[in-house]
Amino acid sequence: MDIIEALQRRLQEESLDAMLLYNFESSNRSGIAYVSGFSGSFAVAIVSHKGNFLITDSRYYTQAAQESTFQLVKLESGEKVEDLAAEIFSHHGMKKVGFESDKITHARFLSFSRAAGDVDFVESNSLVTDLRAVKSAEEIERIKEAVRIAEESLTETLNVIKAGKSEVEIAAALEYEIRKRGGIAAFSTIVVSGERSALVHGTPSERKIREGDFVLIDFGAKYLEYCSDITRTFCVGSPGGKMAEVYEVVYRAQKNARQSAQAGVIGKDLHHVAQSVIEEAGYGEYFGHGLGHGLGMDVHEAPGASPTNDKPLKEGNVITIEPGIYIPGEFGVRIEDDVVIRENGIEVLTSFERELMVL
Ligand SMILES: [Mn+2]
Repeated sequence: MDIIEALQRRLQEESLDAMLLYNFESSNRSGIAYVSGFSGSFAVAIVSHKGNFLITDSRYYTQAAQESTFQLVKLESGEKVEDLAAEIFSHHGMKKVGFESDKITHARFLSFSRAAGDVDFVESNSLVTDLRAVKSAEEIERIKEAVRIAEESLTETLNVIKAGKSEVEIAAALEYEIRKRGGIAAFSTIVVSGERSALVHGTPSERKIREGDFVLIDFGAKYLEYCSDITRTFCVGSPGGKMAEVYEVVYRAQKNARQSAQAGVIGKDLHHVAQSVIEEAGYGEYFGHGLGHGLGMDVHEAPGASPTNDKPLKEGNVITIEPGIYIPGEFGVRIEDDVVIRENGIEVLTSFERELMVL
């Protein structure tokens, strides 16, 4: 079943006449791209049984016609997108319209409400989100390609990860390798070293790598709209103190979580598999984030393998598994893989070495 059919079925179940999707300067680019195929930075999409419409401005008339089968509605200069949407609602008798309150500003919502005075807007945040969480075979192929580009790029960058190189230099080299392979960085590459590796989402700095440092690299490639997200922690020279021990704990937590993941497992229970390994080793206070998150057109999407997800994971979900231990002022370790949830386990998409690599 294609995405539009599935969405239209959901509209029927929810007794909605239409669904309104909104993307202002890339605020919800992936949502519109997923539903309509249009990948530009600005559009309003309306999905209904009466037809599917895409409103965008003159920057995108040609591109929208190429990328999407939706009926193009041209927003001319001086016109308001809310007025064009209201015309579509009224022309087709759409009275009850779903919208995503988590994807639109309050001001813009009020503006749509004023323009379409007799439309009853219904908060419908899960419709598209739930569809996106379960990946088709084609989507998984694209994520695999994004993983392949990322892993090849990381392999190529290994010879830059050495004493004397700065975090910024390593990040730049890695992103260049991704570019050369036709991808783009899925998000701003994280390279943090030494005591900075304890900064969970630190920004690369001019700090130069020293012998005995951990170098934590969290990055991804985006290819044909789909993302990979991988973290590896390397040691430049021999690991000192408790570095190897901590790495081993994270490695075991990550492995146990991978072995426990399958359809039907509750998101937070999977998190607790990794958390309990880290707690039993005495590092519980140093693992503060969720074990993983959904991955697709966005780097972070549903479902989460986190303490806040009470729902079971489903066949076809793609999630990350990424426990970590971060000791402030000392060092941090994280290992992150991308996996597909299957009925009896997982399909691991990432294959880069997980054991501690000493460079
Ligand atoms: Mn991640």
